[in-house]
Amino acid sequence: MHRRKFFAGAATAMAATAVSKVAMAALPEPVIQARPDTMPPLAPNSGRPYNPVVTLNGWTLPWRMNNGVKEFHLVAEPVVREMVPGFKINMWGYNGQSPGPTIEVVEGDRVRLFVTNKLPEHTTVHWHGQRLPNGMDGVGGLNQKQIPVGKTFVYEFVARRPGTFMYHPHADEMTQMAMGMMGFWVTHPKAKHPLIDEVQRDFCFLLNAYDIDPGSMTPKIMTMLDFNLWSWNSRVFPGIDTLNVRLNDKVRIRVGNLTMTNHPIHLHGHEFVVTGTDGGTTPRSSRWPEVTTDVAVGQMRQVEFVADEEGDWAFHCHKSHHTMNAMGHDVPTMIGVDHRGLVRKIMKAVPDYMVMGERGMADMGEMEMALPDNTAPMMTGTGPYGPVEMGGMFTTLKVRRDQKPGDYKDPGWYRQPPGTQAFEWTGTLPEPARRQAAVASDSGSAARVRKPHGHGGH
Ligand SMILES: [Cu+2]
Repeated sequence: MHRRKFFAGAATAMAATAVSKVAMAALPEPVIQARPDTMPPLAPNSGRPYNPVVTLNGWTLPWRMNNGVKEFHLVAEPVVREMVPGFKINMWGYNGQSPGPTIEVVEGDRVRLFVTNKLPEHTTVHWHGQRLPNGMDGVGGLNQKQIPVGKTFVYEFVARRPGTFMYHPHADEMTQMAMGMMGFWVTHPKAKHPLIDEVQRDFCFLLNAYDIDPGSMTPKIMTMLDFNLWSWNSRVFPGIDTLNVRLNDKVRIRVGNLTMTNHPIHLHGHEFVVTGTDGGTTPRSSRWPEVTTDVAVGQMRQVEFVADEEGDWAFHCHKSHHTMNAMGHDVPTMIGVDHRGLVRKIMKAVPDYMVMGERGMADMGEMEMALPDNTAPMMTGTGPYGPVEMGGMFTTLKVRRDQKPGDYKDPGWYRQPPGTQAFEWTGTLPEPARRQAAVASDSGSAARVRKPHGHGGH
């Protein structure tokens, strides 16, 4: 009895870990993506069917089937990523982009991933959140030898759990992640799953951050906390594509955080529930409505809602410094300081001198002062009603009645129906009612409140 159990166990373990060297006589050709646009969902044309995701400003890596094994080829390499039009950065990534392509598989798929290292230093890939044999976990030095420059390693395992995952190096992590090496991974359920609902739209992206001096092209890798570019899939507003959906679509958004701080991700106009993490699906009894979910470092969150309110709804990180682009944080607060006389004097010597902030920073959204050649304005983007004054981790959920099913095109700006938009009040304004100290300190036992148009007289 014990013997039989032992052998059965051993056979299973072998099947799960052994890499067939015969099956991979030739490497699958690597597919490279040069454009930073959101690519249409990649409908599976081989392997088992599933409903594909849409990667914001990204794409899904094609695969080939080889004797029932899904084979992918990742190439770790230096890339140039356009963070917003006009702003290009030297990053490291996979297959031409940072982040690398999204990998989509089906629960139970046997997956073989070839990783070719074209970086100037060794690397590995860690498959964050996966159940897999220890030797496939990708921690350089601990589970495997580092992948040397110019070499290709093979990872192989069964995607055991459906859910939301990511991949990133586990070698010189500080450098490699600061340079943009990461990617998304989605394992779709193999059949109807009690905790995974059907959705009409399924979006995913990673939170990442860079420290890039204005005018320079390469991230500073030593920065621990004070990053100046807060990005989604290495894009900043207004470079992040909008999430375009049809009215009453059920929408899933999957987010992973590979920055050095948490990001409270906030959606306007709707409530969502967290239906999964990188640990798997959440029990229904644990789901409560939210409009903001905090995604801590190294965490993933999967949220779902019905998009039943038409409009252009802001969707962003709620840390206000994370919805701005490169700026100096050491600018003194000038609110309330009238230095117009001083500015006039300085402008005689320096004609394009500009001072910011004596009425708040909103002026920055309009004037976009002369910037070094390669950077993103701090507060930017223009909506139908003027400057949006945002940057970084900000985009829009566009909900439209006439968006076609499966159509991800940007429908343009929303037109509010008459009578449903904030407007200027042009009538008379009553004097504000002020409660005076004299009232509270009256000798009477009860404090009296002055009526707005009362005759004071105290
Ligand atoms: Cu944030």
